[in-house]
Amino acid sequence: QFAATGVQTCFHGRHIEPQIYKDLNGSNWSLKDYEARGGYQALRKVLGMDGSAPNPETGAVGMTQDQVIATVKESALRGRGGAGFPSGLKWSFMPRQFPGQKYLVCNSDEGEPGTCKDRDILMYNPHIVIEGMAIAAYAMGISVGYNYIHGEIFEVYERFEAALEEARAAGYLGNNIMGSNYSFQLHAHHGFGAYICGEETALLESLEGKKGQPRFKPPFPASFGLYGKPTTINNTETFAAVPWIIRNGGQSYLECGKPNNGGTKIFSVSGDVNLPGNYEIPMGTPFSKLLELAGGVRTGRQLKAVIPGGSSSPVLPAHIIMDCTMDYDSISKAGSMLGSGAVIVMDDTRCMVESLKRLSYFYMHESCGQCTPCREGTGWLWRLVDKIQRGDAKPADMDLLDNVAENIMGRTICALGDAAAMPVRAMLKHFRHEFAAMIKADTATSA
Ligand code: L3W
Ligand code: SF4
Repeated sequence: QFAATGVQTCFHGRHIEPQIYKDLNGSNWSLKDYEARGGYQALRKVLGMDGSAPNPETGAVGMTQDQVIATVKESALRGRGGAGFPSGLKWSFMPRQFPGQKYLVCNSDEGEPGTCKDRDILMYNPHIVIEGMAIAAYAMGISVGYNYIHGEIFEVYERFEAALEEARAAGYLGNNIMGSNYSFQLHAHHGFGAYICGEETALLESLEGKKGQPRFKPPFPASFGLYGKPTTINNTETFAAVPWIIRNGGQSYLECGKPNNGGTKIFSVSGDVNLPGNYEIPMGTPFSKLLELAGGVRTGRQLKAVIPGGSSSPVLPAHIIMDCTMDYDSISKAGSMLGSGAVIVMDDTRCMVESLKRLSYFYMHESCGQCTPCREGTGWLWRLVDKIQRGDAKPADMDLLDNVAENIMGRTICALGDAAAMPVRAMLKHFRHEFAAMIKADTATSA
């Protein structure tokens, strides 16, 4: 039940590293192995080619587009890229009757610090993404799709290309899939490593061959997407969940997790744990259980804080995260975001000022520079934190830091501005004493 995405047979809430190393010498990712695990059965089911009896009332075989979308809605699958938007609802936004070209895009531009799940899905189970995309394209009446893969993981792009070749040769992609009247062309594209290209509209610009800078939303990609045409974009892990949902039903997937948070989720656990790695666990699992799976906090150390959903999500101190379950609603109620599921664990040796300085440097470096609050504000944030760390700051600089962050939030074109500001505000909220201590220490020295 835990391995709903079937990412790896060993993905039963266990550390997957040993399996990865084994697979590097093997061929578990291949079409033959995927089919042996039930691969492409969901696509067969959708197209009425799995040998099931026709519907006794209508005589129809397979699933209609509406049935596929209703099943995904029932599953309570939510977008695994960061925002947690309900996937079935997003699919229903696609204007299926639109007369021109429509597009399906997979966002594999995984760049959020701490996140390393999509690359493993693509490397070790690429066909699950291809099958998920083929089903999604069928449901929305789309004939062309792209998978935009992060540029710094070229081996993953090559693996996905190899899987695409296999799928085309076997008739799972291309014209008249498995002899049906459904056709879907899927292509891989690799970016060049800019974090901002993971933002969906920047990704579309980049895919069009332009500079990867976010567009204003609305219009959302559902109405004005790739080349200005209706486009649906989902994260890699989201597509990977679809074949299981179709094979087992929306209700079964929902029951793997908890209401409004269907299924399982892969968490990339990093930082001060004994067994960092990717773990697939049911939504709603207590954080303490995930920590236990990851081998607990580094031997001999105490848990200090956790960034629960990638660097963009606000930090939570130990006493708060230990009361949380790992799902969108619980983490959001605690004041943070489940995000892309990158769990960064910090023990009692970590300096929060140093941690924030590194995060702030990242956002300053990755800002696309298009809007002033983000372009200027991210640099301002970094310089202030650096000043505090160097011991050159005055007490008023802490308020200034919070004020700059507050003034970035909600005033930018895309979420990167908020993503840079939220960690600052959370660090000041929960660990202000650490910042104050550096200022006091300096005052004492200079006196
Ligand atoms: C049509 C509407 N479509 C919303 C669609 C929208 C998008 C999805 C969610 O940011 C977060 C960000 C990062 N009609 C719609 C509509 N949609 N309303 O629904 O939209 P939104 O704007 O809530 O989020 P977003 O812009 O997709 C994503 C956070 O994720 N994050 C980043 C992770 C980074 C990675 C990575 O490296 N790959 O995953 C982590 O926390 O800060 O808040 O599709 O079009 N009325
Ligand atoms: Fe670019 Fe930052 Fe504005 Fe986003 S918020 S469009 S990254 S300048």
